[in-house]
Amino acid sequence: MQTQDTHKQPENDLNGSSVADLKRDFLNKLFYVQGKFPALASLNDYYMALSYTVRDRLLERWINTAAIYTDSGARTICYLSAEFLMGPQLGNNLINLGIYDQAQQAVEELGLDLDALLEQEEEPGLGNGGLGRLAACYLDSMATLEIPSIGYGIRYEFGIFEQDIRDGWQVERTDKWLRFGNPWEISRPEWAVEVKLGGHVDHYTDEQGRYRVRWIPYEVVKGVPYDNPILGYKTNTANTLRLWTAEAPESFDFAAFNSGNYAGAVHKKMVSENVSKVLYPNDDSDRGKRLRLTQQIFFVSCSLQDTIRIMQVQDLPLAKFHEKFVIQLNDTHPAISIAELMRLLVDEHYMKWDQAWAITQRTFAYTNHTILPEALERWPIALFSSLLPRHMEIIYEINHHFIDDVRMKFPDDPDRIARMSLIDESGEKYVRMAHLACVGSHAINGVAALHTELLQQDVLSDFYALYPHKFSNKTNGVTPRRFVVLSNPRLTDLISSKIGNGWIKHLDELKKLEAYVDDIEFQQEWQDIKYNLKRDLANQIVKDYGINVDPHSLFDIQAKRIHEYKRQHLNVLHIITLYNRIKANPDIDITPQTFLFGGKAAPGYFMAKLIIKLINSVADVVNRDPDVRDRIKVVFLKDYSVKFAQHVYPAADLSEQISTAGKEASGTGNMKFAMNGALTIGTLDGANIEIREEVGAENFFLFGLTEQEVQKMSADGYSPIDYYHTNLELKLAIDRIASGFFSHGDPELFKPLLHTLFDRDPYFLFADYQAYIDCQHQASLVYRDLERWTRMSILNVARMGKFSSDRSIREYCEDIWHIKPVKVELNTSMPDNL
Ligand code: HBZ
Repeated sequence: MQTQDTHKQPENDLNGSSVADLKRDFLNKLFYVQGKFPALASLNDYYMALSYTVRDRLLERWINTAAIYTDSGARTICYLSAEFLMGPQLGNNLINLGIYDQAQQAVEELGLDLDALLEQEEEPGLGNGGLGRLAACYLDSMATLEIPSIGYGIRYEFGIFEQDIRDGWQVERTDKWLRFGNPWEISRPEWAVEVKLGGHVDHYTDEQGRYRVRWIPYEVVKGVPYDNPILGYKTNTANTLRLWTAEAPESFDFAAFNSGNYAGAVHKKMVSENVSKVLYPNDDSDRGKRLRLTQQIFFVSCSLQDTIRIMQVQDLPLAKFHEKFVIQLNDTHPAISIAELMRLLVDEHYMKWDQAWAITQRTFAYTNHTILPEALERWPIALFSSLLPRHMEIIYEINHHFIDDVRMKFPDDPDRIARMSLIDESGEKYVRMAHLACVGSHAINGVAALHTELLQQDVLSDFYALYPHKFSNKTNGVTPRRFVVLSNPRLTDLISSKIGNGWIKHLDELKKLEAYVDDIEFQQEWQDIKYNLKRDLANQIVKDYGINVDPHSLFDIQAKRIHEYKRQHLNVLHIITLYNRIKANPDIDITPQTFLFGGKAAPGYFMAKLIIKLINSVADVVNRDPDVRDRIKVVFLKDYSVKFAQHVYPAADLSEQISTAGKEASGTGNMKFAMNGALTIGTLDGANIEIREEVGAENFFLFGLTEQEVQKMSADGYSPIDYYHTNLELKLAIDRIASGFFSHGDPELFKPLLHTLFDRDPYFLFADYQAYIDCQHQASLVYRDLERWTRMSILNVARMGKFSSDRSIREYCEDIWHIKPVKVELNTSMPDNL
């Protein structure tokens, strides 16, 4: 049984949180909300009943929080993000409310199993990967740190696709996460707003002779907010995640209906509802997709109109907008809000341009998450103007002022102006969203030290030259509540038994674990926990895939989106190399190793899908070959999700963070693995560098080219084929694939992948191959000394304090947002009168 005995019961609870209270309410919900009695109830009914029971306790905090924010007129951070990858809510809410143990006992006394109920939840997969999950971690930390905040995003009807594997290939299925209802959201149709699209713009003079602008749209879409409570850990603060769903303004176009055009009337409704229908499954940009731009303006306009409504409710003048709100742009997906806020202030609230611009710049801050050029968003002017004619005009106007500023600071430098302009005019014309974000914000940040450095020196260097004061680094962090306390209760209990549970809110306190690093008993307990977690995962694997993996073997895991720059195929080259060594010498002494992969490929990204096929093809051969004698096993874990990740991170010995240096902005999986006691094998990329600094070089398996070496090699002319010809093991590994050995004799199957490697190898696999193989070997030797490995594992956890998202959020609050915590007291009684 898993326990969470580090959490004590909260006080001042209107609903009560004793086991008896929870049991009573659970049965009430089952009868009066689900309308079921036990003989008829499904597992889902029980899940819903428990969720509603928990939600009542949450609502109390939510209502009190809203009341205090309203009364105090608190300065608020709005986190605008096209993605929030929240993961399942029930377990997290039980932890944050401090009633996990009581709930477990309550359902047990009713003959149910809490783990089974938790598994029942369909997670809201409203994000692709790191960017969306970061937004979710930040919501958790903002609530825990009692920071007034609102998350604004899109309530996609279909989140990230479900991944199936057929014949080794990825197959996508729609994610119908809402099909059994969502107990955590409350719709607020009374706060619906309208968003205009298309049409044209009139400039005219009104009866009083004033210059006015009127946008006559082609269509209007209604946005209805759904609110989700975001509870802090052991605080009374419950902030809001407000997600917008698109509807037709009227469910029927009665004019069309009455004239007999029923289909036409319904069609319009369908078109509107498409806007929030599906999450785009690419983790780089969806260039030129009209619906994607529509989604962006949709949620941005809804959210900004909502902030203005809040100003009005609180009787605040719009001139103080930037005092009331600061808006963080999670990458450029919401960057259109810079033009939209200008439009709202100038066109709809008649503010003067200069004042509106000053407010806008003081309101926005921009986080960049990538320097891959193909991922920098830009929109063709033709598409942009046809969907957003007024925003196009506003962007031209902003650009006009901006270029004047550049010219003032850098006279006679037309190249610089062309480079920096909000409009790319080098060929077909585009709006450059990152430039808009830089110009319209007072703060710009990268997500790890190296990444920020590269932004300043490379991708955004012109902006850094113009606005050095705007730039800062904010290294990412992750929430230890979800990724340690909830997902690894055994480790949590062991840690808390030694150093108390203060670390859950103050992760730096993990440092105290260093005192136990030589304690043999503690080491033994640490090892036992890891072993048991690996055994649990092994049991799951045998159940799901029929593959036996040995929990004593080294669990080496690479779990993240599939991307060439993340180099899952470098990992595969190592596996093939081990396999070749075994085939050449069946009695070779190697450390038994289990290689686990998980991750989705964008449906249109052929090379990524081919990498999945390669992993599965190699797995098929290696796992069956009797010569291998089970010493190495390879498993591709399908349909990787937040829920699944919570089982995977705790079971890892070795975490693969092997991107080409300079390409991974930060990475956050690297932090989650290390917090659960995995050691990292990694390059000097993203936050790996800082993780290594914290845990100590001796506790980190480092290999590979540095970012500067990669740059230099690129500039000097990199010739991958030379590595192939001079490195025998590399040649053997590649030849195995090329011969069709892993593809039933078909030499064509993996040709596109091999061709890219021979031809350009843009991610330097061949150049890093030998260093990776050597480093893997080193790691496998250290693993044989379990005591040494365990010491390293303990030290990794002890030194992970920096990577709490609480630290990141504190930095945002101090350097960018200038927001202070607001304490929420629980006012336990219901009002006597209204
Ligand atoms: O953001 C990731 C970075 O690759 C990773 O290094 C970083 O740790 C993380 C958080 O800062 N970027 C993404 O996850 N990006 C996307 O998911 C994405 C989604 C839709 C797009 C573009 C990017 O249109």
